[in-house]
Amino acid sequence: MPGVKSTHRWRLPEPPERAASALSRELELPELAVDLLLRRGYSNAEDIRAFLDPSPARLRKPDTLPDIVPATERIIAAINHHERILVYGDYDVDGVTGTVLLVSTLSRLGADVIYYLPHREAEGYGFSMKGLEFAVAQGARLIVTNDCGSSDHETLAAAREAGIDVIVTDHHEIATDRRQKPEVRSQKSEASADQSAICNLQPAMPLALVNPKRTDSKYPFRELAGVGVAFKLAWSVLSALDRPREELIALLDLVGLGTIADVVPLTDENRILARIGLTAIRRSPRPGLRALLKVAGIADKPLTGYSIGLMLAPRINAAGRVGHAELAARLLLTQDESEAATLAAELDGMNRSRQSLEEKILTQATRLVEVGGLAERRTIVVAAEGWHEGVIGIVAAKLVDRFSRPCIVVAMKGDNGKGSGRSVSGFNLHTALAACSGHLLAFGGHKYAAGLSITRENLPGFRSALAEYADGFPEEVFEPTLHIDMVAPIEQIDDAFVTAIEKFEPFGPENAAPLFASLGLEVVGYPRKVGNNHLKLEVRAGKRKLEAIAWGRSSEIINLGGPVSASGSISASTSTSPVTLDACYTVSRRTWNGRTSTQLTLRDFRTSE
Ligand SMILES: [Mn+2]
Repeated sequence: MPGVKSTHRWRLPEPPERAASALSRELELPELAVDLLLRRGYSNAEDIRAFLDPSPARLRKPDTLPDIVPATERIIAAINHHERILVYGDYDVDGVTGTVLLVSTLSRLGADVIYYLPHREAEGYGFSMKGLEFAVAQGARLIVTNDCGSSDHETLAAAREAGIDVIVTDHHEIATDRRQKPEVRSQKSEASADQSAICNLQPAMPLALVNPKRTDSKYPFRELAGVGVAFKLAWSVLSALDRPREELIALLDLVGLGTIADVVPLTDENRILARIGLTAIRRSPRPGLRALLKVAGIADKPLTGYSIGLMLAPRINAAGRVGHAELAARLLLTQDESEAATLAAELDGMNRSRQSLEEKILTQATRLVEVGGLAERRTIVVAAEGWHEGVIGIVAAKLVDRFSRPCIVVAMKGDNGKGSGRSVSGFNLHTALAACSGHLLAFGGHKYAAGLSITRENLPGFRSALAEYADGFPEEVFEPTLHIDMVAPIEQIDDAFVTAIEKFEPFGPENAAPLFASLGLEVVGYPRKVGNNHLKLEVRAGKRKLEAIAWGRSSEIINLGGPVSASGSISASTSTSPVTLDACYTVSRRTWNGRTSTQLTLRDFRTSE
């Protein structure tokens, strides 16, 4: 047998600095789990307890957020004077949940409140002029933005002209250079002349700019999601009005959902909001959220970061990607069960359209990369006419998975294109785009995800400049690498251990699903193919035997001595000794036909030397 080679470089962890045994006894947790927590920087019993069982009591009061006091006072004044308030949000899950959170809180307080969400393609990200015009037409006296607005100096100035007060609540970096918008608006041909005129304007300050990323912020945590900031504002208003605590607690489903979906670091307060959010989402009083859990097929399953990020969030995002985000907001706001069911079904349909668009573009983009030899460079830039802007970011993410290097997908429309990029750890995409900004009309974003706009004639120059910039990095940044948390004997991967690991949920940035490695596992019986191209096998070490699955790796069956065809004919194995594997995997529990068992999900494996 030729054996199996690993597809990734395995980075093994340093040996632990201290023994886990004493803490393991004190906390009544498996030693292997405590060992893992120590490696992740939870160094004492109190830290570990706070991580595994986060308490809402540890959430910070909103008091030290910048401008929270004037924002709170202005909202209360608007309620008292029956002024119309418009909540201006965004089209992703963070923006939609934040909008719903503010709208439902304000209307419960008796405010005259309406909302507005921008259209992804027609308006793009940010506080748009069209939104402001809508506010004027509707007679709004106060606008509260959510998840956007920090850098929209032009619209803020126009709102001031129109005599409307604006409270910005946001979590994006505040751009001082107009070209560094968090994402890019649609480019008009006269945009450049337009922009230079605006550059000379002083930034217009809103009435309040509630953003923990302000450089003068005294708030100790910068990484709240947009919905997290909205939650703090709601908290401040509710407590100023001495409202019952239950009204604040009733918002935890929305905050949890938006926080997990927005891929912010799940540390500090985000860890608490995400963790208690899992329970709050399951028990949500919102008919729309319950209906959505149902169409996603996860209504009666324990929620995880995975099920929220990959089953729930895409259905909410689908509205903004292929239709209008307003549909998702209506779903989360409705009190009517049958309307909720109708809207959830509609979102589910939109999600299917999104998927098929995405598959089509991914196939085309992959072919462009392969035919054009684009993967020979350390960065990939693909562009084509007719690609749907709403899904190019997801396609870029899939290309990164496949090619292990930063990828940018550009949807061309005539002479201009809008691009969306994703990156690998160790390569800050925003910094890279800044270095190549001479070739771009505009760009914005952060470390791992960014957007840009570019002219057709600048594409080749941009492609070369980015590749040249990437040449300054060490080779290993562009090699597929797995960072293994610990080498674990599978004898210790028992029920108690998996139960402890489940308490680490939800997984996300800075709280990744723990990755284990075990060496020299014996393959038991014959590996088999399941589904389309997945590989199912059993592995053993000592007396412990476990099921394992490797997604998309059924072609390795022949190298593991398993049946080669669906008819079950067995490959002629020339070796009589059992095949042994080194495996790199995550652990989970799976229930099948009422029986629950532990399963290893292999991220990579190789036959042992
Ligand atoms: Mn956000």
